[in-house]
Amino acid sequence: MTLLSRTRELLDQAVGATGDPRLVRARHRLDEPLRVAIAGKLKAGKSTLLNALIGEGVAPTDAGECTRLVTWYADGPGYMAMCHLRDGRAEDRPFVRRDGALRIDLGHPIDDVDRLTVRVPSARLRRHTLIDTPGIESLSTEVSARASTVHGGADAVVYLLRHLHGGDVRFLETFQGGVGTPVNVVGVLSRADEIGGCRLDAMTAAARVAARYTSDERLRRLCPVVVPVAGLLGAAGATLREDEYRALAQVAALPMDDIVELLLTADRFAAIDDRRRLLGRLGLFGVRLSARLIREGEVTDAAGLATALTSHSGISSLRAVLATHIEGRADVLKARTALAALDDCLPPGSPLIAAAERIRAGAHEFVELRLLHDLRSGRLGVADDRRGELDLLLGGAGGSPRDRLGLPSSAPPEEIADAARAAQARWQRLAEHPLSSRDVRAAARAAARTCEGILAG
Ligand SMILES: Nc1nc2c(ncn2[C@@H]2O[C@H](COP(=O)(O)OP(=O)(O)O)[C@@H](O)[C@H]2O)c(=O)[nH]1
Ligand SMILES: [Mg+2]
Repeated sequence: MTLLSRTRELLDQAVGATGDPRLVRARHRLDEPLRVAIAGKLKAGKSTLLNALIGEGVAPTDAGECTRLVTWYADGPGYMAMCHLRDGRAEDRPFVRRDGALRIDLGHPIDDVDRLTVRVPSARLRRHTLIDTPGIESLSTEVSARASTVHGGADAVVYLLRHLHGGDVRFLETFQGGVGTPVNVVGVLSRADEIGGCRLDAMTAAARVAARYTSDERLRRLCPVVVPVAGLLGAAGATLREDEYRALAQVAALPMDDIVELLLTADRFAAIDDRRRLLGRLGLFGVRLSARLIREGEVTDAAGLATALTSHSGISSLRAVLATHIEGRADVLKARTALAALDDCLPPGSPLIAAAERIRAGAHEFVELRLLHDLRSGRLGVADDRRGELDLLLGGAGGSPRDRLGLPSSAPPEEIADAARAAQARWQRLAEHPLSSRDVRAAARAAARTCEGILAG
């Protein structure tokens, strides 16, 4: 029986025994898409990135009232907005769409509102519900308030960083102390196009900064990958209009000296209204890039430019990282949240809590999560040359056999089996080595077990 089906069965029993509505919700959640929160400081680009990920400009990105609320974006049969009040009531609310973004009429003072849910018909949202959050500094500093409000009950977090900041580290530590695990936080170096003054090599410079963050010991423990993304380009790529292409083509057709002059600073470029709008939509880097691509004949129409903007934005890399790091572990992350709900709702000593504990202790997926955590926090004294291999094997860079064995996606099954057999022998030897510490022997046994699992599959 799989981890998820055992967890379902246990939750069914708990619902039958107690009828507790919180457990009913936890049970439903096992069959719903994973919940991924987008967190970070004010103006880090969270709402813009959410739009880029969905591929539609649904989330308002200015400082309007609703950007101060936690808003869930979930798949649905049509566009709908629902306001969840602090007193537990929920009501459908009217909204208008301005430039695509949903402006919701709250109908209540903002302080009475707990959160909003927006339904959008979207195949992407069928894979995960996205939770847009206000900036972390606009929330109460009280840690518990933070934990529930920012995560909004999320199973995983995409955390946006611009410049690494003490507040970011503290937030990530809070998340790890709560629902976090070492594998459910993905870092994004956001507004990457602005790095180094929006020059045309901005994304290359951003990749270097992101690599530096990834190798920062303190950060890696909390968020093992950092992907550079220009959400604004991704959102523009998904929603570019013909008239915008024509305006950009006009800029590109100017004599080169004029373009250089125009693009030298955002202020001069924005002197004309049309251009101000373009700048808001694409940013200075996006306008420069578009002018160059059109000028050099690399793109000749709106569709071509849209594709180019999307490909420069880094949004596909982020989607790939989300697929391996988060969606690839959806089952264990969901089981984890559901078992935690049992702890919250049942009295200590209940046999159902004991059963939850047995699942947690016995399931190899949970053993791997715990070991990854110990490994990355430095609590597990594995020799440096084995650390990277163990991290991969335990699923630190994705759950597929190829990810775990560090093989390319083209590796044929025989190569996977050979690599798994070799790794199993290596870790088995370490597990039996008399000089290894008890913790290391246990970790090595788990690693060998992971290899057996790969071979059995
Ligand atoms: N150049 C650039 N600007 C961005 C990017 N993402 C967001 N912005 C701008 O930064 C401002 C704040 O963005 P928003 O998504 O509302 O940030 P939030 O407060 O984190 O939700 C807006 O003016 C956006 O247009 C980006 O990738 N590149
Ligand atoms: Mg926002």
